[in-house]
Amino acid sequence: MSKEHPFIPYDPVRFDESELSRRAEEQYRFANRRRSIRDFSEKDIPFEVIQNIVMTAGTAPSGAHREPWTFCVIRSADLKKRIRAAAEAEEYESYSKRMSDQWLEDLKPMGTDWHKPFLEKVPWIIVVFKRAFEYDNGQKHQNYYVNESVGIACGMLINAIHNAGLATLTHTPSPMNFLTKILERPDNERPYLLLPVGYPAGNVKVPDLQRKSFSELAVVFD
Ligand code: IYR
Repeated sequence: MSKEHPFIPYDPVRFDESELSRRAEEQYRFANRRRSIRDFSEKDIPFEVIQNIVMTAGTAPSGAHREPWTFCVIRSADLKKRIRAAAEAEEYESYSKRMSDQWLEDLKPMGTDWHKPFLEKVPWIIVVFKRAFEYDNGQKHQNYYVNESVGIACGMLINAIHNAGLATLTHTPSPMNFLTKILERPDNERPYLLLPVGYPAGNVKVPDLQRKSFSELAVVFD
């Protein structure tokens, strides 16, 4: 804190201990119901919902609070069609040539292939771009911990989507530079993650995955 940059009072949320425990457990149980899906309903979602989801992601902490992200929210049928065509072209190459046998083997339980019809079917696609630097009066001004900051924002975005009662998929067609071109992004931005957002299709099925138990994912130093 300094005279030039005075701090302001913080207004924390407070819960008593029983409420605290109840909320933490409830949040875990709710989070554990989230699954990535690849088959979406065409049912529309109001722009305001997408706006609040994206604003939630924008509350993420970031290096020096430089908020090094841009969220492209896409409903345009023409753009979705072009994104699907370009993504499928890259995925076709990946599945047929670029991915190792081990990788293809590891993906078998997910039941994926190069077809990505959901990219046209979903009401919204969010493409997250990371901003390596900003232009300040034509001068490059760098951002810090860009991958970490944008990764955290994406986690919060996924949680906000789930919390709203919607579904998504963390999709990373590789390479993703076609998104820079299609969405005409400036040269300080790089595509980071693509998320189709919608309601799950009726009777959608998901792989039978198990999550790590607490003792498998944590080490406690009491
Ligand atoms: N990007 C491809 C392949 C793929 C890779 C991983 I690692 C996954 O967890 C799932 C898919 C695709 O989207 O099909």
